[in-house]
Amino acid sequence: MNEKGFFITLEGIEGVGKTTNMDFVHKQLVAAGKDVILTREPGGTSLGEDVRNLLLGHKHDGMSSETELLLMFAARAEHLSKVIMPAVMDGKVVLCDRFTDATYAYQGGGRGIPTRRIQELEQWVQGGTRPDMTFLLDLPVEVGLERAGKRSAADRFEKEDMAFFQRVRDRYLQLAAEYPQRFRVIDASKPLDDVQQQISNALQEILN
Ligand code: T5A
Repeated sequence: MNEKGFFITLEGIEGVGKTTNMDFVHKQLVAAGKDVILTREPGGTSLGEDVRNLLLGHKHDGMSSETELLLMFAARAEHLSKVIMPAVMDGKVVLCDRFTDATYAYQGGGRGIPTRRIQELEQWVQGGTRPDMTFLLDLPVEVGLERAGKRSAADRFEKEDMAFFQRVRDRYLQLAAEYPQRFRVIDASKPLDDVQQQISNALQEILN
């Protein structure tokens, strides 16, 4: 993205600490004088939050992978046009908990939808819009699921098995290797202070 603002995303499997570290990144950016919008996917708009409930709740257990993929992009189309693009065009920093890398990881890696199908939707919905920087918080699947399990009841994705999340993690790492200029891989298995030091170091690159 080369508009006036900046678009940062946080990614990773369940329980890696995205929500915890959104707050940390937000504070660092604000302290550096940035005007920051915090948002998330699926969600980020009124329509998107309704779609999130459809996707994460159990009312539609067994929904087809294609339906899931299209709902992700439907919510994303609304999010981009109503929140992300206006903020970036206005010179703001958009900090988003998950974005299209999650689609490649979960619907592509996890569910097995072909990459080219996701690329077609990405091109249609986003055109050339991509995050400027992506933090991939990475840790072993067992550790992430244990942390997530302690926190809340399992949503529709958290009911999946270890093999599913291993495929998701593998796809994330593959994306990070493919786009090293955009991704910063953070070892999220470390204590929180250490994780935040790694994030802070990477953030300095853009703040400088
Ligand atoms: N999805 C999303 C798709 O399938 N396709 C898509 O395109 C998109 C956009 C969204 C779901 O939707 C799927 C992926 C997801 O399954 P979500 O709520 O956004 O769900 O994501 P979750 O991963 O479920 O969010 P979680 O809240 O479970 O995980 P977080 O935010 O990564 O973890 P967090 O910060 O809540 O931390 C978990 C626990 O660990 C502790 C925290 O205090 C907390 O208790 N913790 C640490 N403990 C020790 N050491 C550290 N370093 C710690 N960091 C945090």
